[in-house]
Amino acid sequence: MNEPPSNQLPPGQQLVAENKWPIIGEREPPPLAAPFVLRVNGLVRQVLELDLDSLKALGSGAYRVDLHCVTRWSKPGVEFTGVSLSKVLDLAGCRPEACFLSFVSLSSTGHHSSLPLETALAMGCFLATGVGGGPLPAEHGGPVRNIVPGRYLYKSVKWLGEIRVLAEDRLGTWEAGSGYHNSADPWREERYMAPALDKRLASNLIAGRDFRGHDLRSIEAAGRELAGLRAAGALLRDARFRGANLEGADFAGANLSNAGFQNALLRGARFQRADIEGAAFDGADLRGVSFAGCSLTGTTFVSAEGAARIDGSTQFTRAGLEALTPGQRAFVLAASPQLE
Ligand SMILES: Nc1nc2c(c(=O)[nH]1)N[C@H]1C(S)=C(S)[C@@H](COP(=O)(O)O)O[C@H]1N2
Ligand SMILES: [Mo]
Repeated sequence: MNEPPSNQLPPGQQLVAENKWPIIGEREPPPLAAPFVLRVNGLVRQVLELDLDSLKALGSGAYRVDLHCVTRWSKPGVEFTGVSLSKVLDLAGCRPEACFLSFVSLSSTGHHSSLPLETALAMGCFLATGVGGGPLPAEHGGPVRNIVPGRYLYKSVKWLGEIRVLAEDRLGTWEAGSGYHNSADPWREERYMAPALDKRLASNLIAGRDFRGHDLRSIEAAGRELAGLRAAGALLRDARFRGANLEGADFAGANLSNAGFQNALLRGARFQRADIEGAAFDGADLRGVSFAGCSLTGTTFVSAEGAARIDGSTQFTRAGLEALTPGQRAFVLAASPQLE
């Protein structure tokens, strides 16, 4: 595969501030009851249980990696130290039937993600123990996290505790439960798999303007007449509302991550406590809109395509603004100087 130039961002991504690394997904490290051990098992000749010193004794290396989160922020050139996955697998010895790896977290949910064995080796996966000259902080997956260069960051499991070597794929937690794309290539924008939405149900709900309690991920509602839509608490990740009329719509508490509202009419709409990470509002009319309590990690208000209409009647909270990328924050503050 041709590697894209490293000075370029994958499509739909924007840079985070240089000193920032957002925390996404599980935030709390698991309580480590016993000293750390990494288990390597499944289709191996030798099951391994490596403590931190024996892992590092396999040979620590330096890695420079561009991180790309599916919620549209990128952090290029992060300097890690760690042990290459291939060294660990060489020690365990994969059996000929081995085709997939499942990376399992020590977190209380047992969070996991998977990769084809061949991809993991080709991408140069490694087990990170350090970053920026210090140990890997617990909130970013320390003591040990796998890092998968060249894939969205959801493939990089925090608090790694186990690598299972398998013949068949075992879909990861986000991939199986939330429709995250299993191959996760940011250069191809492999973010989500669109779920099979019942078209009749979707068009009935659009006609009735009531989405409450529904899973409508990736719903196509571009240009639709949806003023006064009731969508509090709805699951609308990756929904397409480009150019729709959504005046006065209620999205309180809805999951709208990566939803597209480009050029939509949203006057007076409510987004309190909604998840709008990675959502796009470029060109949308946002006068009278409330974004109180929303995390704005990866949210876009201005792009080459257009600028949102924001004024003193558009409400933000400080923590939300803090999470914006520098370019987006500067745009919002210029439109609404009283927020400064
Ligand atoms: N154990 C665990 N690992 C995880 C997750 C999680 O929820 N639990 N979330 C994934 C997702 S979706 C992302 S984007 C990255 C976020 O890593 P960060 O918090 O260090 O930025 O971790 C990935 N690894
Ligand atoms: Mo993510």
